[in-house]
Amino acid sequence: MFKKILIANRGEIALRIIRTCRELGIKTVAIYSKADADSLHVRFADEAVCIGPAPSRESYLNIPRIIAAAEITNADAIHPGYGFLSERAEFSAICKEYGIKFIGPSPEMIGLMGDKITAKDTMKKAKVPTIPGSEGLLESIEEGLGLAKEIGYPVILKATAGGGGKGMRVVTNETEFEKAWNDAKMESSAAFGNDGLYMEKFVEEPRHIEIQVMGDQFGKVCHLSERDCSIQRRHQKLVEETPSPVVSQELRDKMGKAAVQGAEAINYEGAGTIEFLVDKHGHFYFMEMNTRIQVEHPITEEVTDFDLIKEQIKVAAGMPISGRNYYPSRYAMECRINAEDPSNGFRPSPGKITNLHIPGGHGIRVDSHIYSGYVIPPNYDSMIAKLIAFGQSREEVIVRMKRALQEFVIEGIKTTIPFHIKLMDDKGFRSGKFTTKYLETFDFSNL
Ligand code: MV4
Repeated sequence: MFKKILIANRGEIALRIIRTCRELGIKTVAIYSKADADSLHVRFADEAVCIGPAPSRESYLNIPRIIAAAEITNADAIHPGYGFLSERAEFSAICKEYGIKFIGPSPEMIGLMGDKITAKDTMKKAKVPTIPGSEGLLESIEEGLGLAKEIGYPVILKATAGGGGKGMRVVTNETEFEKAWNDAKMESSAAFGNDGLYMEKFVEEPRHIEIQVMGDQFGKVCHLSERDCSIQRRHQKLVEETPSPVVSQELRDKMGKAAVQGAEAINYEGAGTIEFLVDKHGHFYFMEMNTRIQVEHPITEEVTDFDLIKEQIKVAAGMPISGRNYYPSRYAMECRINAEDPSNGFRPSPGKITNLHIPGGHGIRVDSHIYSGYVIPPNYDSMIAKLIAFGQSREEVIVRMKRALQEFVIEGIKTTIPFHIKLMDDKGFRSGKFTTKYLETFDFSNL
């Protein structure tokens, strides 16, 4: 087992990783930027190294400085958390070069899933259902137009270097094609330095349902059932829940089997998530694979009683997984509390928290790095807490979540709490019948 892990991240996920390391008797090293000197991850880690100024590219994204911090503290492994360097194949490769275990998949696997055409092709070969579309890159606008006619509109153009919605355009008819093509090319070229596009039939009003998987170094993969992440705004998830209101045990088994099959086909190591689109007929299709621990992992932990960070560390140290799959034995939901003003287009609202009360009680978990007097820096992601409620039914969880949201006091800044309270009372949400378009028509006034 590792003796010392460096956590190449900040905020709540850095704290989350430190907690599990403590339980495993593993020493921890925090890294931090000058903006994070007063952060809890710095206080709670056994050691802390300042690695640079506030901007991410000079601190949390600066590979040489992070490797140097691992070397001077003698860390034998690095946990990347989510975001930042967690899905950079190059970082995983450099860790290996320096004899430091990267807690996550190999550079090859990260690269394979980072290129969306290669990822889709790999999954298709492993017999995971994929959406009909182009065979790889589209070479020209003419090829695109021809194929769109064959597939039938609406179609969607996607960036092979993309993910999370960037460089993506829906095309509803032939006359829109050229503009959509040029816009998608421009956007993906600017965002990723790669303007390669591919095409798919557009699945209308889908649900976003993902399967959590865990693979060991012996080629074995298990799944931990699904998370429903359909409540999103501009590709930012706001609420996640498990089990999904639309997934039957039969569908869960099918999607779980497909996810395991896909991950085993690439000898996947570590925690990963296979994202699917589920259409109104209950057909599911591979969308993307995330090769990291995700923000929403706690809801899976609460319904399966399985510490995902602990398991990540164990498989990275070469221990085998149990070999069985994990199913929800209760319901859990997460609300992302962001320092944003939901009645003002979710505009970021950094600044000082002047007064704080964190909710508690039966069936409540709060993963957060904030405290009274904490100053939220403007340089990073605006998520400041994850409020997780769990219980015996979806209805019970929603009532409990609303109770906890009302108990949550965060003064000095604007947060997404008022939005979540309104959502918990919303008939459409409570019915469980919604799609990824749900928030497009939600009334964000009177919060
Ligand atoms: C799609 C789709 C419909 N049809 N692909 C969004 C982000 C990226 N991961 C892929 N996305 C989509 N791909 C086909 N063929 C609809 C979306 C999509 C979406 C997916 C999940 C959650 C929210 C979404 C919001 C808009 C579009």
